Amino acid sequence: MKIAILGGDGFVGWPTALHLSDQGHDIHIIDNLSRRWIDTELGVQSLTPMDSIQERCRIWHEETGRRIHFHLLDLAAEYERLKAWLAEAAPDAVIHFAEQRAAPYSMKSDRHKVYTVNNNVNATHNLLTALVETGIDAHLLHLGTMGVYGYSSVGAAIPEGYLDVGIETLTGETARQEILYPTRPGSVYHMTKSLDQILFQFYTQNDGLRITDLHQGIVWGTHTDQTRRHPQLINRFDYDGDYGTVLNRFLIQAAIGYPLTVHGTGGQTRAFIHIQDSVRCIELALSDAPVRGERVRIFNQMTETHRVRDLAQLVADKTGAEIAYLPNPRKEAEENELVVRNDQFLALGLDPIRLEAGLLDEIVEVAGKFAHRIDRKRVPAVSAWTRDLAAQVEPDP
Ligand code: USQ
Repeated sequence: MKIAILGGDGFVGWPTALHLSDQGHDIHIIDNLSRRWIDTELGVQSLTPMDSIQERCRIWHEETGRRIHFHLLDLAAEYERLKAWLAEAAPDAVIHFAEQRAAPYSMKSDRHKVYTVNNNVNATHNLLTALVETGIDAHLLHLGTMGVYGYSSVGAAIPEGYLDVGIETLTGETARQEILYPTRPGSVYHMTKSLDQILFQFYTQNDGLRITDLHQGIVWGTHTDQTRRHPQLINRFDYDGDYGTVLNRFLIQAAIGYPLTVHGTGGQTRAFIHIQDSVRCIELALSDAPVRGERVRIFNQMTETHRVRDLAQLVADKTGAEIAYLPNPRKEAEENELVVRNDQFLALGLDPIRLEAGLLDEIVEVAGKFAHRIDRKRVPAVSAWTRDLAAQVEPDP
């Protein structure tokens, strides 16, 4: 297949591009390199040294003989160029990762809120309307988030996107209806992914677009089979307070002797997935495209749930690191239960990689190897959800 990967220079986009290229697909990365600009804005860098996207693609070609094409294009700002590219390239599938993906970054200031909404919502809408206008019947796969549901399963497992509800009619009978699971985003970033869901619903119903929305949990790990093939194919690894995700952060904190930064009681339960499973899920979802006229297909792309303090304890037991319980800069439930259904990926053949202490060795090793690149001042999470919470955040525990 000819596949466009929008946001293919990012943390999940890059390993996905390699994985699908390895399987023989013709890969075109479209990216505005905004993630690299944000590193510059924040004054941080990936723990792992990353080459330019052009250099990464050159190395991949040298290693495998396969080409990955790169196109510098801003989806949210360059609608006409996007439309022209789609019309000419006519991809069979479009994978859409091209959104600002960090909740803390989206809550840093009003400017960051505005940027995240403009970028994410326009990128998605530009893509949808360009697909309609060009008449390209590509399967659109979008990387959404588990965060659209909120993080409480109120005693029943969170279903895959839709909820079957009974509504009492005027005559006292019960009418049944399948509705999108009510959204309860916990940050401006998560809110944009909730808005995306409505855009998808509209364009499938109005124009028959074929869309799969992947509600992904928190990704951990860094390498995939393909990124291991050459040191210059290495994936990015974020550790800073805005972009670093919780388990990867705990691992680098342990590596540099920094207390593990648990927010609040650490009673937050979240859904997780290893990066290798993440790229495998995308491959599986690609192989099972919806037909025209079908409603948006929604998969929960996660393999297990964990409580934040249990993850901290696991890392502490393994490495001897201390745990620091800090005031939580986020507005979120202190404790929650979370049970999630993921039957569809299991039925398609996903064999989940479970979190075990042994699997953490590889990340500990990466963290140790590149520890000299870490700026300790960038480790604390200082982006607070409200002014009141900002007053409690300590810059350095
Ligand atoms: N947390 C800590 N200490 C830290 C960092 C985080 O206790 O040093 C806590 C947070 O307060 C939160 C939980 O860990 O309760 C998860 O935080 P996170 O930064 O690992 O994940 P999150 O902000 O939810 O976002 C990440 C990705 C996002 C993706 C989302 C999936 O950045 O792109 O959509 O995970 S999910 O969480 O399932 O919505």
